[in-house]
Parts: sequence; structure tokens; C-alpha cells
Amino acid sequence: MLTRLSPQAPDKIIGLMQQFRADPRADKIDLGVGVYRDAAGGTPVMRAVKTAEQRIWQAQATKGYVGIEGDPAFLDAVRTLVLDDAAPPDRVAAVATPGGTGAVRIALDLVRLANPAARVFIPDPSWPNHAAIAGFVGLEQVAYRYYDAAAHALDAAGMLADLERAGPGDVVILHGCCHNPTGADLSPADWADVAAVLQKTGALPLVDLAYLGFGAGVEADAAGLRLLARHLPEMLIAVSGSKNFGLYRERVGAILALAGDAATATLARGNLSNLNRQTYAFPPDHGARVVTDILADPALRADWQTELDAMRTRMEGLRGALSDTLRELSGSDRFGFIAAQKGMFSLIGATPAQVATMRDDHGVYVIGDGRMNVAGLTEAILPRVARAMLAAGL
Ligand code: PLP
Ligand code: TYF
Repeated sequence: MLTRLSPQAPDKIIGLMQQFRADPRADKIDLGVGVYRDAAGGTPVMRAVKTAEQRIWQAQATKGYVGIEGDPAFLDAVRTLVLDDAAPPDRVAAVATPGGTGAVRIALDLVRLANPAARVFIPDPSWPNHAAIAGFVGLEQVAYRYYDAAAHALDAAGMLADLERAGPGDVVILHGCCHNPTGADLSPADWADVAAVLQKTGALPLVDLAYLGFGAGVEADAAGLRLLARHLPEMLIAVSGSKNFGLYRERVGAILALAGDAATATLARGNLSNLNRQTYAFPPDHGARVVTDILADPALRADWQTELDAMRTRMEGLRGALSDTLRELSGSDRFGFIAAQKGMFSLIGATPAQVATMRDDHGVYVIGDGRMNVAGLTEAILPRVARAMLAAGL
């Protein structure tokens, strides 16, 4: 049986992680996979997470199963963090998932159950797993214009024109904030325009929210999806706790389904619960419990917020410093967009050959499409990265 399998390529991000690990150079620089790094180049456990874990270790008396949908307290905490009062709780169905990737998978499985003929509209470019998972669950994919590479900015007119083509049985994937890989986000006015198009077409938004708090702060980053929730009858939100709680390997996530009424929310919850059961039964609990405890304890929550704000401010500082260094070294303003963009990533505008030169000649790893994890920079390595970019011909 197993001999009948065909080889599967890893996605380009995970492939690059493997290539980086195999590189023997001591001074290699990893700006590939999206992991936040502090000034020392590490990805430490957040303070509030450590405290919550200590308390859980002391108080937890059992590792018996939690429910198939995950802990209701976790789901309430996530719903409130993400939606605040933008949607009545009885219209929201939620289940916990392994990470945001699990949430995207369960969301697209839910769409397939509702309408196997649904088309999934995916921004061009997007996180590679969007198209990969849509294809794997058997849904047709449609790319919509998102990024104007020459302007290093959102192509709002192209996006809206393409989204007009989605119909009532279709799904539109939107990045809640900190667009991966471009760093180009929707303005509040763009969100209002998208809401109007979705209202007109009846297409279902699937908001992928992997970086809440990394863009402009938790409230500002949630404003766009909350606007959709206030205006549209239905939406799906795939939430990740990997980045903003630094819980990557614990696999913290949830899918929220906003339905038109409470009865439909109950129907959606039953389907989400069944998808969890078919896929992995009980979702992981440890990271979810950490998040629940942090959000429920005012002191822990304040400390988490402070550390998250500091991480965001650090990323903004690195964006400014890289753009300034490139201005000094190149005598031009052409990298100003790096300072203006949001979150961990920017497309630096490198061709595949320039990406290879940066990697082979300078030991600087960015993804093949030119995506740089700006949050992987440190003050110490930043000048070397800027010089490598220019030496590669950028
Ligand atoms: N969606 C996007 C756009 C991402 O960049 C990521 C990666 O962090 C995820 C979802 C989900 O990540 P995880 O499964 O680690 O929570
Ligand atoms: O885009 C990134 O780097 C992160 C991590 O299949 C990631 O979102 C990368 C690839 C993947 C899953 C997560």
C-alpha cells in the first residue's frame, strides 16, 4: 500500500526551515519562518504564560479529557477577546482547534459540508496553507487581487473588483491583520468597502486572525473583523494563539462561526463539534488553559498586554531601523514601505535569484517570494541584512 504514495513537497516556509537547519555556517541569519525574536535573538516564553503554567502545574489535579469542543471557558474568553460586543454570544458557535491552522482546516471542512461547490477566494499572495488546505479538502480556489507589488501596497480597487465576483455560496479568506506575506493591511475604510461588497454578494468571509495585537494593538487589529460582524449575518473567524501568546508548539486555536440566528449557531456548533470528533476528537488543552487563565486574571492579563505591546513596539522599531539603514546605505527612499507596513512580514521585492544570492553569499534566509520575517531581526544583525539586500541588487 505505502509504495503507492507519491512524494509530497513541504511548503516553501517549512522547506526553508529545513534548509536553514542544515546550513553549517555559524553566522547564518533566519528571517524565514514567522517566529518573533527578542533583542537576544531568542523566542522566550512570555512572562504571563510562565506564571499561568506554574499555577496550572500546582493546581491541576487531572489530565482527564476536556469536552470535544474544548473548554467552554476558553471559547468564551477567545470570543470576547476577538469580537468584544460586536456579535451577540448566542449567535456565535465555537470549538477549540490545534492552532490557527487547525481552525482554518475545520472552517474549510465546515464550508465543504455546507456547500461542496463553494469557491474559496484567496488573496494573491497569501499564506501558502490557505490554497493548500482548500485544495486538500476539495474546494475550488479563486485568487483575488490584493497586493500592488510596484507600489508595495494594497491594491484596494483590484481587490474590491475581484470580490464582486464571489457569490452567496462562496467563501472569501481575509487576513484579520498583519497580512502574511505582504504586511499590507486594509484601512478602516477598506474594511467598510469589503463589508459592503460582502453584503451585496452574500459571500461568507473567513477571517484568519493569526496576529491579533501584532499590528496596531489588540483593539485596533480587531476593528476590521468586528465591523464585518456588526454588518453581516454570517462569518467565520480562525483564531491562533501561536504568536500573540507565544504558544506556538502548544497548538492553541479556535474557530468562531457567527450565524444569522441562535438556532443556526446551534446547528453550526453541532457540525463543528462533529468535525473535531472526526479529525482529532479532543483538541489540545494545555495552551488553551494558559490563555483562559491569563485573560481571566486582571493582573496576568495586564502583564500579557504589556509584553505584547512591547513586542509590537519592538517590531515597529525594527521596521523603522531597517528602512533607515537601507536609506543611509542606498541613498534612496525606496525601502520606506518596510517602516509603513504591519506585523511580522514584508515582501522586500527580491527576485528568486536575489533571494538565492542573499542566502548563498551572505547567509541571510528569506522565503523564495522575498518575504522577510522582520520580527526575526535583531539590532546586531540588522546592518548585515541591509548590506546583503543591497549587495544582492535590491
Ligand atoms: N494563518 C496565518 C496567516 C499564519 O501566518 C499562521 C501562522 O502563524 C496561521 C494561520 C496559524 O498558525 P498556527 O497553526 O501556528 O496557530
Ligand atoms: O508563515 C509562517 O511563517 C508561520 C508559520 O505550513 C507556519 O505562519 C509556516 C508554514 C506552515 C505553518 C505555519
